Amino acid sequence: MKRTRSESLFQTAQQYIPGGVNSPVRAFKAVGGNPLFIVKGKGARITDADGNEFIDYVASWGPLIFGHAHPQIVEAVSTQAQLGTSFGAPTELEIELAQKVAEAVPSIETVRLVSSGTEATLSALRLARGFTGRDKIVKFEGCYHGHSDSLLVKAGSGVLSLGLPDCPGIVNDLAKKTLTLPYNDINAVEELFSSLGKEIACLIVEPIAGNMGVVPPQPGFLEVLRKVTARSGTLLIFDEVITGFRVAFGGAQKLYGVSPDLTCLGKIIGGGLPVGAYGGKKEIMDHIAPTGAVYQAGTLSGNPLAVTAGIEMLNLLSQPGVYDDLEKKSERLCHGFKENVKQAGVTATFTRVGSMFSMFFTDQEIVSFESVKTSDTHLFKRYFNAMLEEGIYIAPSQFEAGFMSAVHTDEDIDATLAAQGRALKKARG
Ligand code: HOZ
Repeated sequence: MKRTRSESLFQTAQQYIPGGVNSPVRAFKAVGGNPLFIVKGKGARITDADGNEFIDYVASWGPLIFGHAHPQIVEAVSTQAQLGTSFGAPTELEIELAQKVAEAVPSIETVRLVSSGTEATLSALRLARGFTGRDKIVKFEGCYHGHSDSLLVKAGSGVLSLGLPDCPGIVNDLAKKTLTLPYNDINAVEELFSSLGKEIACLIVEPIAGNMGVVPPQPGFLEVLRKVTARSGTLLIFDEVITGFRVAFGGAQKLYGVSPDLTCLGKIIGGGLPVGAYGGKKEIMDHIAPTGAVYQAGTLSGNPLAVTAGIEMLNLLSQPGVYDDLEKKSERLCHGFKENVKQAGVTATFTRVGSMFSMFFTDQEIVSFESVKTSDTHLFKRYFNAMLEEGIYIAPSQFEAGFMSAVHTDEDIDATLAAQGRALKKARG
């Protein structure tokens, strides 16, 4: 596969952009080689600067549930662009998106729009601390909630992929307020809350972990989180930046029937443009300025282009059958992956909830940070590069999720499975 143009762009990029990328997960550091520079995407396929085409299972790290450049979204955004791209003043579009979100997500009564998932989680944390008057927070090992200081502790995503557990620059006294627990460990949760519950402002969790690869919640885990936090007056925050509108119209809380106090959203509700949001009960949300004293703001918050894309995305997602179709396609793909793995004589464990999935090169049951870390990352590296050579674009890390879209066709899936069979044999050696 020719990569000369991407290689040359990467050399230039490194002169002007730290590490040549604007987010570390884009570098191919965990898999060797250099990132591909993408020039266009259409449907389930992307094309790089050398003209190579790939079937894409990264989907911009999750948001593109209707693939690249969906005509309905492109048209709506183009129309809005003619009317103006940013006002820094309210628009009716913001009401429309907020209303759609509030109607779909069970725990949300009111919602504040921001510009990224990181902004959503850091703002929700500040609100929780302001609302409860407490400092301590709890998160789970391997969950990633964006890169704000309080949350970059034992984090997943790029921190895990690049092996950077201790981030310099974070004030030690602040990091000490973040308590971490093993994901899915009900006993550890109950123990911590029985001793320190009344000092904890919030517990934040990805209801389906998606930033250490996909780790589904074990039965009862989310229910216990709800029970212990309610008992201690601690706010339960679901980080649904990945799962919101991906696993169900209304997110993981709809799927599992567990209602948090606050929910963070991003990705899909921006339809591929920069959006984040956090919402919950009005009584809590009213503590944010201007009604309350907890300050949070943003020039581009509720940006008309991003909000327009989000509205169209939710319109597309509310058509009948979308989630059933995603489920069927994802099931078919992952079933085929399993068959290929058997045939190749490779050891792997699979996880999937709806259209988000992972294949870990380990024989361990996948329940936590500790179990995902047993994966053979050397084998993953060879597998990733073999898949790329075959024209299949997956995340360049063992510890990231794969995403199916509504526009992957049966032919795309067949081609992926044939390619994966060959890639596994090559990677296995
Ligand atoms: N949650 C995404 C990856 N797990 C974030 C993408 C990024 O950091 O650029």
